[in-house]
Amino acid sequence: MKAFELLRQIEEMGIEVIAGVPDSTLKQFCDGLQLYEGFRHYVTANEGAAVGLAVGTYLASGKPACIYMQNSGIGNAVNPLASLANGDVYGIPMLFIVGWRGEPGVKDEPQHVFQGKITCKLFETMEVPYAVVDAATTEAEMLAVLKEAKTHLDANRQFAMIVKKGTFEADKKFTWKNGNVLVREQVLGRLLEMVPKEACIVSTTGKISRELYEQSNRLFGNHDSIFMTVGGMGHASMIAFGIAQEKPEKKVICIDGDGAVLMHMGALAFIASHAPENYVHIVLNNQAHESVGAMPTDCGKTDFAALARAAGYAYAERITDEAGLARIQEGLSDRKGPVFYEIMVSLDSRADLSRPKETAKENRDGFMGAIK
Ligand SMILES: Cc1ncc(C[n+]2csc(CCOP(=O)(O)OP(=O)(O)O)c2C)c(N)n1
Repeated sequence: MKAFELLRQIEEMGIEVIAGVPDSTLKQFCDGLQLYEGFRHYVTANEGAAVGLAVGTYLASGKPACIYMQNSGIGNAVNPLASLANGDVYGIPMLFIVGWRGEPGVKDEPQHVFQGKITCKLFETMEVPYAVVDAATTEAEMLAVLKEAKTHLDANRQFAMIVKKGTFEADKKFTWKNGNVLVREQVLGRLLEMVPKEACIVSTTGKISRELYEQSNRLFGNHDSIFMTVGGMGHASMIAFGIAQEKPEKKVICIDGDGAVLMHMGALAFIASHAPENYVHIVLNNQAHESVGAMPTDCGKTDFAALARAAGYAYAERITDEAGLARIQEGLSDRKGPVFYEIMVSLDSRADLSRPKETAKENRDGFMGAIK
């Protein structure tokens, strides 16, 4: 089914606002959303924030909003959904469109397996009725699903559409450029060359970890000093903080994405307040969720270095070119932390980027052995 067709059907339900966080399973839907003109569309900092926005939309307009997300984001949405939107509290209607990674029986990455297994059960537990759709779902069947959804929304309940891989066809590919010149993968290679030998790295969810994995294997023949935050988007900086506190003699470097920092931005204030001297926070800012299709974050004007400075990091700098990259050497060695570098990067990435070959537990053990 064409994404535009679904969007047209949603518009006909009387929905005017769509908000969410992009997902690779929903890539064609997300591309369609960027080009379709029938909605006010927002990319929120996390999935719970989209629920909040939907609550406000309903309170002010009496119209439900639609929220889209990857199933990894259900956890972020549970709190406002269970404690606020549920019928035992305010009874706020909203339509969820959820990309189903880790569907049982379909091979996927380790971080998606358990979340995929419990996806339907989570909606059952939250008493949100749902329908599963896939590539075989016809337009008429989709219409019937939305008709069912509408009966729930009209009764001030929520409804979820759980979307299997390959459900939507692209209408037109959405592409944009951010004007930045540094290329993320090359920057990661440069950073690895500068990182002191005894330091360790915690890298964020998505292609940043995959590129670091490849670059580290290329340069050093292993990736043991890197902990890849393959799931739990937005939590890499707190994982790095936990390590930094346990290993004060070691430089701990968090390599983050702008979308991930936005997701749980309170970590910046927390890290700055606790001021670990051995902490280096590097954010690769491409103003987008590049790993899942490059949808803009909707917060493209944010100056992360200024934010870190205001939060109280000991040093913060925005870097836009090669000359700036060389200055990071000081932060990785002598500068007292917590230090923060925001590196502006383009939206380029390789189509043939590989994924970790080891199991997650093997990588955990390798990392724990390396930092012992
Ligand atoms: C809670 C949650 N929501 C959504 C996703 C899907 N997801 C994986 S990577 C990613 C984008 C990360 O963006 P950013 O941190 O800016 O890094 P970039 O991909 O741009 O390098 C998203 C949205 C996820 N893994 N977890």
